[in-house]
Amino acid sequence: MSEIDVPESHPRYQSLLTRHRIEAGVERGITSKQGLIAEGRGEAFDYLLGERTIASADEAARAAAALLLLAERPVLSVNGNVAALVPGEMIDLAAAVGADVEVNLFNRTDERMRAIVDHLREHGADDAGVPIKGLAADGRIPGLDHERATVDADGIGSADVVLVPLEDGDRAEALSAMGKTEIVIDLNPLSRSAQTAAVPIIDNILRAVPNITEHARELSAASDEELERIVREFDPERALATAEDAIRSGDLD
Ligand code: PTJ
Repeated sequence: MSEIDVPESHPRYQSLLTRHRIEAGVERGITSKQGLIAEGRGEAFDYLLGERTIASADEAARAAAALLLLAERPVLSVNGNVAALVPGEMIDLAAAVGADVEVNLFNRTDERMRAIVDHLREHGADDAGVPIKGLAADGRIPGLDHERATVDADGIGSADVVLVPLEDGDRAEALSAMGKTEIVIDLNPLSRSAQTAAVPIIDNILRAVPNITEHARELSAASDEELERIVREFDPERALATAEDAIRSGDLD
């Protein structure tokens, strides 16, 4: 038995684990109630994808790893769903690519900001030497209304590459308008955030984050030329179209 009272061999194990983590996140004041709705939508897409990483999503994860390794100031953005689902995995990824983590919320309150920062620390941020940002709140994303625009000036404010999982479309577009290169993880290939991203990863965040980390570790000794080639050869439109096809046709290969 694991974190939930269901054996890992259960056919719905991953989905039940995800629901459990989101529910626990809401109870702990980490995840917003809207996060429950976002999770339901994601789950439906994952079901249609066959709850597995399709080949184009794996290629996207590799391109994401290459982009993060090439970046001068990479930042991984964490919201209430991400914190509930993959806190330790986000720290591992940040450590593998030398990124900062920044808490950035759609429904921002001081209590949730602090609860998420504490949660990430409990999951090893300090031991891994990963800075957790978001509380300074001394920067702004232009073109967005009040709370959602708040960022750290030395975090997302000055990042060149930002990983924005499960993001709301407006903010993804505004970050892109600031000239940031965005990596988006979203199970919906039609979402504006996925459409805006330089690298859209159409996969469950539970699978995508450890997969990017694995690629980053494999590529840690690669030259800049090799990393640039991987990024150049990645085609975001093709990745979106392939995922949409897999969802619509039920053809999982
Ligand atoms: O914590 P906050 O306040 O920042 O709020 C976060 C949410 C997620 C509530 C907010 O950003 C939101 O409302 O997002 P949306 O517009 O519902 O978009 C969430 C997207 O994430 C949808 O396209 C879902 O399909 C997708 N999604 C949900 N769960 C997963 C997912 N993608 C990958 N993995 C998942 N587990």
